[in-house]
Amino acid sequence: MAFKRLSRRQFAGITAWSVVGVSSLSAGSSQAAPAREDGSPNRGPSSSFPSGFLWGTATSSYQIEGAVNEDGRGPSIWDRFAHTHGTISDQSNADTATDHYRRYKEDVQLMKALGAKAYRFSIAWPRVFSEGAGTPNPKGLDFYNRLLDELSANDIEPFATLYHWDLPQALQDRSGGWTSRDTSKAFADYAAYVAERLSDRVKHFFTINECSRLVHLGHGIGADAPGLKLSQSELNQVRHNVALGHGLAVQAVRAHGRAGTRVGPAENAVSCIPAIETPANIRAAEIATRELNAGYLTVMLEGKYTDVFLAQAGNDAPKYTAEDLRIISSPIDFVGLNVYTPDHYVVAADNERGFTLAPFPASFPHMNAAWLRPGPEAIYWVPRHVAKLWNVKSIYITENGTSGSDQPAADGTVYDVDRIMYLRNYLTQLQRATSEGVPVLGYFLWSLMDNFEWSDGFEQRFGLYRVDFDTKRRTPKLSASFYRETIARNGVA
Ligand code: GBH
Repeated sequence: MAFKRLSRRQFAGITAWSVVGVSSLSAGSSQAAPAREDGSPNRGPSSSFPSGFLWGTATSSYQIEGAVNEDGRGPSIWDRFAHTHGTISDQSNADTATDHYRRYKEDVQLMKALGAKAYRFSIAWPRVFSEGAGTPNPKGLDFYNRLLDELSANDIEPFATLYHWDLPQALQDRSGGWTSRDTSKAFADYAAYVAERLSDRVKHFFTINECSRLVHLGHGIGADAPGLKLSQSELNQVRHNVALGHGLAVQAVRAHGRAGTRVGPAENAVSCIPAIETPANIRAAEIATRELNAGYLTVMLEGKYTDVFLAQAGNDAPKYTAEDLRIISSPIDFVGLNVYTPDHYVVAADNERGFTLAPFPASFPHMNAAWLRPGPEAIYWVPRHVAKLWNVKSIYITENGTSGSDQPAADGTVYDVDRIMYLRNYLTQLQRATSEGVPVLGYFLWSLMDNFEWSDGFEQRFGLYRVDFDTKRRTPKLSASFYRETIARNGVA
């Protein structure tokens, strides 16, 4: 027996079930309360989310809008990138995407049918400033005025992301995009303009979506726009400029938004999961979280780069001033977290770093996308680590979801039980977090509908609604019913 080889201390750790996470939550356990009148299992009060918990869906501008030449919109780096041969796996682009620009009213009804009370969308910078800076284009901003009015008429609260990767191409051409601090400053001017005009209806702004992805995929390996493969030192400077852009935008929203406008990042923190939930592994996972997010959440929330980060960067460290760090760490109102997958399972170790990152076995399962390994506990641990490490009081899950093959069955329905399995398990872990007091206030499911999945083109579908990309017709998948039930019960359906 393998157990025989464990020390007494290790064994004590394993049998402390409350720490291991085998909790009262497991649905359908022998202690479950009797079924309710409608026959659904009654998991009791402990299985619901806090009252006022916000349920929503999420999208981003380039992935859904289309209409890339409409009403004075300028080109973005994603238009240029997607039209470059060999960048998108199915050779597609988002020129028409899901045609949301014209169908936004229908799409608001899709949200309403779910019972969702919140919607996270992004504003396309090149619609508002076609050249990135200079003369604004009020006609471009008007699309968001129409959308906001429609949301408000349907009692859906808007959460707006200022930057979901569609940088105006003019800024890339003129100043090298995020390789230059000029872009960080232009971003703040754009943020100020938008906050001034939309904060009568938008009470929550996210600055930049997933700094880490736009830095690494866009500028490190060239898999995303603008498709650059920079040196380590250049890449560190891009990372710094992006963080600076975040901080300047926070200040701009404060200075130009109505009183009470709230602002924060939407980051896909590198997620570090204790491989076994012992106190030592939990501590190691916290240390790993702080180190592996040093250029992102850590510097935003601590106002300094960690010693380990600077030592590792050596001569390639970014150039910055003390003032930069003060700007980057401007106080924020909440942290948004995109959580899809465990990035690392962590084991405590007696080494310099204090942890070992377990290599993923080849047999670890994945969803339709190869990178998307299901590890529901990620959505418990990431917010818990963030709350604990930086004393964060308000957290939103700004994205969570999965792609699927999503083929309609003979009767035309997409029975996406893989997505339902994924969501049910993640939401159970999220409920575990809220029931323990981790301050998660809301959840935005990615995504409302299938859309342009960046370099995967239209080949990865993440929606609750299936989109026929030829006719643009939207049809609810079975998971849309699952989400509607979840929202209606304010617990996991
Ligand atoms: C998010 O990224 C994005 O915010 C959203 O726009 C997107 O549609 C959604 O999730 C689904 O992908 O280099 O091939 O190994 C999610 C986090 C991190 C997922 C980087 C893809 C790279 C995969 N992403 N990851 S790969």
